Amino acid sequence: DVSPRSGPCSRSSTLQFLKSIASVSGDLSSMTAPSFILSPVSLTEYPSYWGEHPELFAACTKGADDVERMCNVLRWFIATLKGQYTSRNTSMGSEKKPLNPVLGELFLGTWPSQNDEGETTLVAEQVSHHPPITAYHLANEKAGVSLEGHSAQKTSFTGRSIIVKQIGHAMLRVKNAEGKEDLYLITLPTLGIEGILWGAPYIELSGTSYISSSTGYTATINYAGKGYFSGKAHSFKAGIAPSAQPTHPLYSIEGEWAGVSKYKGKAPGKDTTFWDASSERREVQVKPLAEQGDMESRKVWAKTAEGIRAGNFDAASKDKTRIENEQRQKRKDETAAGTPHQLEMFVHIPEDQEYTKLAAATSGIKPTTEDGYRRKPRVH
Ligand code: CLR
Repeated sequence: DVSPRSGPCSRSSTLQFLKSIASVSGDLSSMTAPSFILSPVSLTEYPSYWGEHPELFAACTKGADDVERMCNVLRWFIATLKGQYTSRNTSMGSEKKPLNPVLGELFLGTWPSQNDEGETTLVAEQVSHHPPITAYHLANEKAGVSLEGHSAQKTSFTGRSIIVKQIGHAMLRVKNAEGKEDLYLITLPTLGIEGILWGAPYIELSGTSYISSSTGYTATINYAGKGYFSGKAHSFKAGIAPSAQPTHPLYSIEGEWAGVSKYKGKAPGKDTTFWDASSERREVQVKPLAEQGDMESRKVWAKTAEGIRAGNFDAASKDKTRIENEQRQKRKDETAAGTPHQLEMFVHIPEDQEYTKLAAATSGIKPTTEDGYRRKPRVH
């Protein structure tokens, strides 16, 4: 409800803001943002964007062969981008600074089955506070598909926009029609946060991301904004090719990731729609606050979020300080007692072989980290 050019975005606060961005290069979580840019949502909630098309997630298992299945995986991936990178603009008017999760913060949710695709579940945990790292696991057991990954960021400031390099990756596991498990390593695009000088930040994607599969195929996705290959914002070109011959695509797709994309080139189905992002996104469902555990994100941040939503930034900031102090004390107590914080839902893998192996299969992939986080086995 705060228009970009109204009071809060005065020249002086914008200048202060820019200085603050420039000074915290590397990790934006410690940046002091002007109040009009604060979001009441914690970063632990963001992995839910992966699940907002449960039917496409489940359809990753479908397809007559490996190439068709890669098409379905790519469609699901492209379909998540609109939510991941434009939804704060739609729901709150501009890109916002999310709440910086506390260590051990959890976000748990589900997408109930709607068209017989099966229930999709989400577990996200803040596995590191400094630097901030969020691990996540989504699964549809009935369909036989799961996604596991972690997310961190490295930022730099050009004087005009913030460049966010995504650290981490996701692994999609798919039980295919023949009953065997295929892996799809998903790397993540680079973000540019534009429009900061106008006080109306939004994300544009750039560079290349990959989906490298154990089936021997790779999807290569090139991103561009206004003025590049199509002239339109939020554009991409993708190709599906044997991993050993990435420049000889069997399928080519082009269009806007937040709009319509189509099959292009010699491939079958030329000029037919690949994905139309106006299709409904399904929001994750979470338990009512009263039934949530103490470490669950919305419970942790209830008061801070309420302050931000009500425009009561003093109350919000006071509550945020309370949480941060409690956290500092908790860490001190743990050190004193010799009982360091334990991850609840994930195990840390210092050298994730499964990842490095698949990354090596596709020549363009440059690993951003060797770390992996796996969902702990559940005891039923
Ligand atoms: C987190 C992982 C998600 C995709 C995603 C979308 C938006 C990104 C977010 C990630 C990380 C934090 C982020 C955010 C946009 C703005 C915010 C980079 C990568 C920074 C910390 C806030 C900058 C403040 C401004 C709005 C100027 O899958």
